[in-house]
Amino acid sequence: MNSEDVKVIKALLSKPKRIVIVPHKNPDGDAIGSSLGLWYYLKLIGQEARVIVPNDYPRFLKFLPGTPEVLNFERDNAAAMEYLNSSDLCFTLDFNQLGRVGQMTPILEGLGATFIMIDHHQAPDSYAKITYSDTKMSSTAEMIYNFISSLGDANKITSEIAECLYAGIVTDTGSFKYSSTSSKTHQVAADLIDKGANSFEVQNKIFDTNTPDRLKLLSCALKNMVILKNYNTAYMSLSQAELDAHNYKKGDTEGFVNYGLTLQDIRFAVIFIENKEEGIIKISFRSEGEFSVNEFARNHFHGGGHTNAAGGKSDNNMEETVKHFEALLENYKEQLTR
Ligand SMILES: [Mn+2]
Repeated sequence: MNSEDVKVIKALLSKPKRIVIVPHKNPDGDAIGSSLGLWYYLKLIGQEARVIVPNDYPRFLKFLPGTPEVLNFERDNAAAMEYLNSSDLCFTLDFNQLGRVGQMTPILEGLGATFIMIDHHQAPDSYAKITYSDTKMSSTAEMIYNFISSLGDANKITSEIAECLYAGIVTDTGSFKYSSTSSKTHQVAADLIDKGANSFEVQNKIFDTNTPDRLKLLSCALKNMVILKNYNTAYMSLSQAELDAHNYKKGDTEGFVNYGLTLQDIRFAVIFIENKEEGIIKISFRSEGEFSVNEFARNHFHGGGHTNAAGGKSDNNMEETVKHFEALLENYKEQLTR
């Protein structure tokens, strides 16, 4: 964050405000961890604040402190609307286009509040007064740490803030494995541990959450894996029937896509997941190295994200979607095999 932005934010926070914090739809550990971390901080400095999620988040993230006070726009619509309509400052976290909040999109578009965006995805829109965007950052949670530090308040970080931000960092770095992990990420994480985050407990709660149903669903996805050696690509698919047969719950397929990348030489891994209710195929893309799944998702599957991790969707059925995907690979053969 540059010093000009810091000045503006300090001025904005110098008086009590009614603040709303909004993460993207289907919040993950980074979205919810950064939101709750910021929420605790804003309350600490005397602000009135609420986290409003567009829809529910996975049960394995509900151990995070502050969860009981989160408003869910879908479930608590009246209370969420009332708060939104009287808010004067709106932080949008872990996304950079207002279209990423589902049913909340028209509400945010019409909101009279001042917007502050804190995010690490590519190609930010320009809806915010302050845009703190840095695609090199491991996570939005690491950016919230920087945000608090820039305001001179790193020493005020409580164990609750530390736990929430730590959860965001381990989620988005896959426990410090992904290429976005910098030495600074480790330094921030170390400081969060010093300030009360319990690394083992947080990671245990986020990652060791398998149920028999989820493990069997994983085995189903792995059985469906197709390896395209010529393109250093591996993809999996899960139909709605397969999800139903394993009592699918939100978050169950989290991380499945990464298994493809654990194969030697595979640089591009994809999972296609059918969603009958929305009539779409949800797609997750992962890559290793320079091949940009952000561009691939943007150009072909109405999505985007980061260079090595992105999401998208298709309105066609599974068969057509996979066929289209396979046909596209020829155009990227050079990049994928170089
Ligand atoms: Mn993130």
